[in-house]
Amino acid sequence: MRFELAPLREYLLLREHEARSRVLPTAKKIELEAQVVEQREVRRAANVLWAGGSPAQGYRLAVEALRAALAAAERDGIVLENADEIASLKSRIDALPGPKLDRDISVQHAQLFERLCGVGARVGRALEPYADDAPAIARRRRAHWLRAAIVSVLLVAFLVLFVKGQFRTKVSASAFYAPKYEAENVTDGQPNSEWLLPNTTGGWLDVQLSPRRTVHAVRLLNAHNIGHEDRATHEYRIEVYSHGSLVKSVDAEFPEFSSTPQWVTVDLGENRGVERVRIVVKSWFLNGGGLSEVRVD
Ligand SMILES: [Ca+2]
Repeated sequence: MRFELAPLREYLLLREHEARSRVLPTAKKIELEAQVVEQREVRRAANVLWAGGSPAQGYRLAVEALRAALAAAERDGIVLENADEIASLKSRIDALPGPKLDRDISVQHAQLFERLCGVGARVGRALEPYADDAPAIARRRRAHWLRAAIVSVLLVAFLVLFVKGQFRTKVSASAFYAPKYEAENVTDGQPNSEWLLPNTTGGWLDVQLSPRRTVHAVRLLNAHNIGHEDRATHEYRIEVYSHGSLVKSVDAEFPEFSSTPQWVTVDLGENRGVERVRIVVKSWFLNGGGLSEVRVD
């Protein structure tokens, strides 16, 4: 797919738009501007009537709006780019008798009404540059830049979320002591939030990596059950899984309970294509095991 830069450049800079704004003298410009606004309002009224149960009158107004816009263009010598489309539509309108009553509306009228609204709006937009003065163009530029900025911000936000989604780390555990101590606490970057196991129970915590990647080490920050100082992991095993198979298993321990735990690093060597790292809590200090933070490097 080829990206066309010219429409975007024109949307932001409005150079062609500005050139067209210099074609008509001020008096004609004012007259045309009023007609552009009037025809926009008539098209809106036509839509309201059509949708509100008065399609015959809506159709009549839509035809009127288009004919008035085309007459204004012809009067001011404005050449419209979609001339073929307009000629085709005009011939179809002329060939199909206009509905006098709502019950006269046919499928052909409904199809033509849609085209009338679409073509009418395009003709209206084509006339706008010729009716604009300098302040109007400045207002348009500001509005277009603002819209472009909003779209850019939304696009960047979408890309950030997309990339984060591609490189997400998901955590789950065999159990937790209470909802406040769920597994996600080990990847929130907060030392004061902890994953705690139920009382005097072993268990495991899985870190799922997406996409798979090479893992060299795991860093751990032990729990201590802040404010109670009665829970921490003692002995644990780190299991590394690649393509569904256990490829590394390392047993280690925190030697003692600490109210001010420090980060420890467990070297695992090079493990490629890792999708999951499991930390098995084999024993604990005091009332149960847990962890505050886990990093997979
Ligand atoms: Ca935490």
